Amino acid sequence: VEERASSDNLSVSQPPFSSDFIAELVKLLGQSHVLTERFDCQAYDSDWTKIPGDAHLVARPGSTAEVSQVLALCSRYQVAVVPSGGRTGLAGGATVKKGQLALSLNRLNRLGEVDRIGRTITVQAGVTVESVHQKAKEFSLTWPIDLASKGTATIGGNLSTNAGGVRVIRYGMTRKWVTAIEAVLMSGEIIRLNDGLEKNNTGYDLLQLLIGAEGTLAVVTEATLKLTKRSTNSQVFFFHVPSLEKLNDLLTHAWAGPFQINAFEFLSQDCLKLVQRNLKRGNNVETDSPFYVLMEVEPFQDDLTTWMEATFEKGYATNGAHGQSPEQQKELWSIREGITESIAQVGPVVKYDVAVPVKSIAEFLNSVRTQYQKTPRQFDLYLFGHYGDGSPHLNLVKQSSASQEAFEASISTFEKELFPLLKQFKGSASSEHGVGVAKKHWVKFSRTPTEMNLFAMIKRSFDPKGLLNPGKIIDLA
Ligand code: 2HG
Ligand code: ZN
Repeated sequence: VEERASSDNLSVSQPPFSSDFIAELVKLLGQSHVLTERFDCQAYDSDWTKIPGDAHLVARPGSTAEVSQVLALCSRYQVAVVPSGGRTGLAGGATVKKGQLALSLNRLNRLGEVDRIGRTITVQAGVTVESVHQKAKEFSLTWPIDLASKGTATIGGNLSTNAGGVRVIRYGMTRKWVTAIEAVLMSGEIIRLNDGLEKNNTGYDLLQLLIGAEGTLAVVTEATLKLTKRSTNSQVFFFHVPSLEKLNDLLTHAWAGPFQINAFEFLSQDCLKLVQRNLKRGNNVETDSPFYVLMEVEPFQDDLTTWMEATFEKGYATNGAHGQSPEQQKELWSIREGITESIAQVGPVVKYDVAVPVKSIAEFLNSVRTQYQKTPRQFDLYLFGHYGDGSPHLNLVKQSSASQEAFEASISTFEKELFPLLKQFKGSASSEHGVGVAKKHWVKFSRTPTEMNLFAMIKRSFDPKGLLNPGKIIDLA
C-alpha cells in the first residue's frame, strides 16, 4: 500500500543541500543539467508505483566521467544519491526522498555498433530497451528481454532490476544477456567488469552482483549486451482455458509440441474484461472462459494443425485464435500488454509479483483464490502473468465502494495468509520487479537471516557510508 511504503525509513534524514554543494554541482555539469526547481524535479520523484517521493535536486551528467565526478562530490558532502533511469520500476527502487539527489542517467544515451561476430552491442545506461531492439533488428538480431515498458525502460534500470518480461520461458532474465558492465562506485571510482568475455572464471562474479542490485552497490553507466537471432516465423495462439488444471495440461502439451515456446502468458477473465472496457482492445474475444493463454511459439514445421486439433480434442482449450500475420500477433499481444495500464485506470492497486515452482503454480493460485474468497471483499483480484515461468502477478484493486482504510485492512488480512502460503510453496516474494522500498518487509519470507546479513556486508563493502540508493532492498542498522 502506497502510504505504508512511503513512510518506510528510506534513509537516515539528510540535511538540506548546501549552497556550496549546489554551486560545485553546477560547476561540474553546467546550470542546464542541474535541476533545482521543485516543478522540474517532481517527474523524478518516483517510478510507476507512484510511491510518493520528494525530489528537490536532479543532476543530469552527460558522461561516465561526469557521473564519477558527481558521485565523488556527493561522497565528499555526504549527500545520498538515487540513480534514475526510465522510472518504469514497480517496487519503488527509484523513489527519491527529500535531501537525496536524483541522478538521471538519461543523457548517457550512446548506442554503439553491433559486433556481428561476437553478436553483442555496447550501449550506455540511458538507452531504451526498444532502441536496442531496433538497432539489433537491422542485423536480424535481438536482445531478447521484452517487456511492455520497453519504449521507456532503460538499460541501466533493466540491468539494475534484472528485468524479466514475457519471454523468460525461452531466454531467461536480463542477467543471461550481459557480458560487460561499466559502473561507478559511490567513491567516484569507475569499474569495468568482465569486458565482454563469454567465459571468465576468475573468482567472484561482480558483474552478476551488480545485476539486480537496484543501484545500491554502484551506478551502471554502460553495458555490453548479448544478442541472439531474431525469430521471424513466430506464431501466436490465444486460447480459452476452462480451469487452472487445464492450464497445466496445456503447458505440458505445448512442451511436447513441434515448436519452441517463446512465451506462455495467462490472464483471468476479469483482466480481459478490463482491457476490453478500458482500452477497447480484444473486443472480439468472447468472455466465456475463466482463463486465457497467450502462447507464442517458433515452429519446427509449417503445419501445426495436428497439434492444435489435439489441444481442443483433449479439452485443454475450448476455443482459440491463431495469429499468423505480424498484425494479428500484435493485436493479440496488445491484450496481454495492456493489462497493467487497464488496471491502473480503475483505482488504487497493490501488486504482488511472486514466483513458485512451475509445477505448483495451479495449486498455488487455487489456494490464493480460496484465500481471496475468505477475505472481506474490499478489493477485486486480478490474476495474470508469466504462467510458464511460475511467475504470476496478483493485482488487488480497491473496490470503488470501499474506503481506503477498509481496503488497507483487508489487504493486511490477505497478506497474513499470502506470505506463509508462499513459504509453504517454496516461492519468492518478488519474481521480477525487485524489492525497492515496496517489498522490503516481504523479503524475509524469501531470504534467511544469514542471507540478509551477507546482503548488509556486501552493501557496506561497496558503499561504506550508505549513500547510494539508501533504504532500498535493505535497511542498514
Ligand atoms: C507484466 O508482466 C509486468 O505485465 C507488470 O510485470 C505486472 O502490473 C503488474 O503487476
Ligand atoms: Zn511481469
